[in-house]
Amino acid sequence: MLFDKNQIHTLNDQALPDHRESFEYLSHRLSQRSIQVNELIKKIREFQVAIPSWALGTGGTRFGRFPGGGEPRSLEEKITDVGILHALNAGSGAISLHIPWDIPDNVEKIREHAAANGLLFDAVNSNTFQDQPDQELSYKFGSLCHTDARVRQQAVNHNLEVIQYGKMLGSKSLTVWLADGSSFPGQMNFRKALQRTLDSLKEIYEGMPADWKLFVEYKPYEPYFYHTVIQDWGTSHLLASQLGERAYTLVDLGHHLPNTNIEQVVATLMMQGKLGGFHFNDSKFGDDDLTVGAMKPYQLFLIFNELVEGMEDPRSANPSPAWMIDASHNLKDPMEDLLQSVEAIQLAYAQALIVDRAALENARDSNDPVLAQEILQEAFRTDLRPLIAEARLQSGAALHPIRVFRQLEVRKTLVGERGTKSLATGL
Ligand code: LRH
Ligand code: MN
Ligand code: MN
Repeated sequence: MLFDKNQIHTLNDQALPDHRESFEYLSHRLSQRSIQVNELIKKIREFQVAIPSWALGTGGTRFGRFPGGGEPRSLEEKITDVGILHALNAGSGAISLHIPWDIPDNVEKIREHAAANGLLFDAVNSNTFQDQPDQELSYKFGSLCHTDARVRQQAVNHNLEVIQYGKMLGSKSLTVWLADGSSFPGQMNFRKALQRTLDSLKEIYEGMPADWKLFVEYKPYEPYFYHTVIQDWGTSHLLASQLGERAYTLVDLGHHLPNTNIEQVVATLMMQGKLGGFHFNDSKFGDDDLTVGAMKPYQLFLIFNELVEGMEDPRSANPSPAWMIDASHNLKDPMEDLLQSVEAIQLAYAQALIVDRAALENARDSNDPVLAQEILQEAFRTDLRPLIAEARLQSGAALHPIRVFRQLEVRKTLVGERGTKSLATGL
């Protein structure tokens, strides 16, 4: 670790009087609403969000990239960075890898390094949206949907290889996102392309260990601009249903056309027991991959409201979804960006937990939209930041992660160690 955990505690001590004052006030107010504050804190402390390995370097756009320095040069350094985040917020105890960007050269060493940082390996991601230098056949015209069976087989084999890496590291799920699609009307036979995709996915599904899950991610457009084979949650759900019990839909918040009611998508998938995982981010226009909660915090809260309601319903057949971030930024320090994202997720979760569900159901039963809105917004407008800080404090992490990140000059140390022009493979 770049710093001694005691340094966090010393900095916490300085911030403690201020925190105590706000937390005691909040605690008192919540108790008056019959909310069990300790229960709430316990749930927040247990809630862990996986960090994408590809978000630790400065992202870019297709027009350019402005690296910030001190970026991880290897998988090991990516794990180090997530370890730092987790030491600061105690809420990011997992990493999601992307193969081949993150091929471990020494599996044992990588496992040990992750364990030493208190990290688990969440879903492994395959990549058939780029051609790799040593690759025989091109994915220019698709991968699992390709017209040429040899390309499809190559893409299936890649996914099977990703599963092997995941197995060695202790992952329990594979996320498949396909760029596959077409940019011009007439270019591709929709029905046949979807059928070929399903057939290829079946081979991958069969190749998974019995305790693994397959997450099928959807996205309406980009990199192709006319048609995408797995364009929406319905198509993903159709594929997951045909594949079998351990196949699920993965919702990436940025993968919807404008104004899609994502919270309804979440509720529908949960009703079917088919919501497998989440890629959190935020966006204004498309798949912007901005910091979670930066644009639409109310929407994020409404999504969590459905998630909590689904998770708390004893009749719900949906397993606990995998929580992952999929954001990357070209302006902010990527680690500060991720700290902000994790906190936004925890806040939305906590706010959803304090919704007076019984009162909300009553308002719904009596068709009272005014009261229903009051109840939801009562929760949304409650400032729960001191509660999240208290959860971190109780877990031995920082009261103010970003402040501590800056006070400890983490980035400066990383630049000193890794230089200003470092970057591992990735987007
Ligand atoms: C595609 C996507 C998918 C990829 C990641 C790099 O837009 O959301 O999850 O794996 O970005
Ligand atoms: Mn994604
Ligand atoms: Mn995306």
